[in-house]
Amino acid sequence: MISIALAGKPNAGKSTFYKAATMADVDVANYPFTTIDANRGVSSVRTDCPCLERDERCGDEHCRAGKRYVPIELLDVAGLVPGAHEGRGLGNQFLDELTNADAIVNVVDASGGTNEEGEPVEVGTYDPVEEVDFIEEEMDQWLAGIIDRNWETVERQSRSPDFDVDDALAEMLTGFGATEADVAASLRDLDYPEDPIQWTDDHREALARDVRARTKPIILVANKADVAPPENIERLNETGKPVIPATAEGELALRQAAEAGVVDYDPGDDDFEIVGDLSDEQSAGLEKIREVMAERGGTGIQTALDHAVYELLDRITAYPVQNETRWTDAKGNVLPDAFLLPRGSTPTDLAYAVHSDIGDGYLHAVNAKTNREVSESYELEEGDVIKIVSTAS
Ligand SMILES: Nc1nc2c(ncn2[C@@H]2O[C@H](COP(=O)(O)OP(=O)(O)OP(=O)(O)O)[C@@H](O)[C@H]2O)c(=O)[nH]1
Ligand SMILES: [Mg+2]
Repeated sequence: MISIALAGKPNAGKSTFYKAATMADVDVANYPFTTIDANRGVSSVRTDCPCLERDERCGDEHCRAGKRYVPIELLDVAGLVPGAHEGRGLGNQFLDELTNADAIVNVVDASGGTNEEGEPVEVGTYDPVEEVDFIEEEMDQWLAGIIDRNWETVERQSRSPDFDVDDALAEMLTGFGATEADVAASLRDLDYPEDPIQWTDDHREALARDVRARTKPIILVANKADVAPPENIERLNETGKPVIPATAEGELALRQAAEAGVVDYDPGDDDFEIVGDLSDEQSAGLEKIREVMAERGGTGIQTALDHAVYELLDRITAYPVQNETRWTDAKGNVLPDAFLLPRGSTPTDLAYAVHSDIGDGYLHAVNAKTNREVSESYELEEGDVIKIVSTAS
């Protein structure tokens, strides 16, 4: 499963985001370091379900009237403060929690109402662009530290006649989620001495920055958009990084109201409808959220996850089925599974994602939308429904 980590300074709203996106019960409070142990749960990204192209909606539990929710893992970690990689704040172990993440959502307090340590200050007095820089810097320095600590091993390996710097670094960095291709691409970008013994701290740091950016891409969530001065969001946009304005608190209120049956709202909708009885205070609260949604096209929470998976990680959704006419599995469930595969994946890749035996026994595949056989090199597209024929199925 794809794993997205919520990182950021303390008190920015990571746990509120997490709580809204997973509906798990976690602590949220207006002081730094509310979260100590990481929270790990299941959320989802939203896409158009292929059933929209047919007469009937599929009725799958992950599909609400054609809005398809595909599971991803979400991680909520303790806040990072400047110097975290050297053990400041709650230290380094939380950076280690990010190891398995495919992408990072940096939850920024766009209201400027908390300082770099996460302590409450007057709204608009802290510049949120600073936390964008230091969070990235902490992650880069943390990886540089890992590379430093392992460098002796690389030096030792370099004495062997069949030493290959790409292989050695790939081996060191796989634990961090870097593939051989990532390492090779980073090394192509950088100037470095052949002999690892000649590498300086600067060489290792440059490698760390490049590998980090490649393997842990970051998207910014400009949280607390409900109270943020508009110029703060503009300034965040000027960083040139992807920025999604959001209100985690608004999303949480809406999901709780939807669960209680008083509003009609599906995550990622740009508006909601009140369908139950509410107190004046509750109605007023929801109407305030509606204003932010109207301005921003929604609460931003679902949008942020969707952007991380579909844009930053460039994934597509593919749906394997056993019956290409009814789009069902062996038990008759319509479109029961959805896989988030890297763009460029082929039917064989989908077969392997379903099960390694299905991949090993791959014979051919049928595009269930066109009812035509597709070649082994066919590039899957968003929303493809595919029947895989395999000796193992
Ligand atoms: N106005 C406003 N406040 C928010 C929003 N999201 C979160 N908050 C508030 O911000 C404070 C911190 O929220 P948390 O979710 O605990 O923040 P955190 O980033 O997990 O904090 P640590 O665990 O301490 O690192 C709480 O008082 C939340 O209610 C939002 O969208 N708007
Ligand atoms: Mg927290």
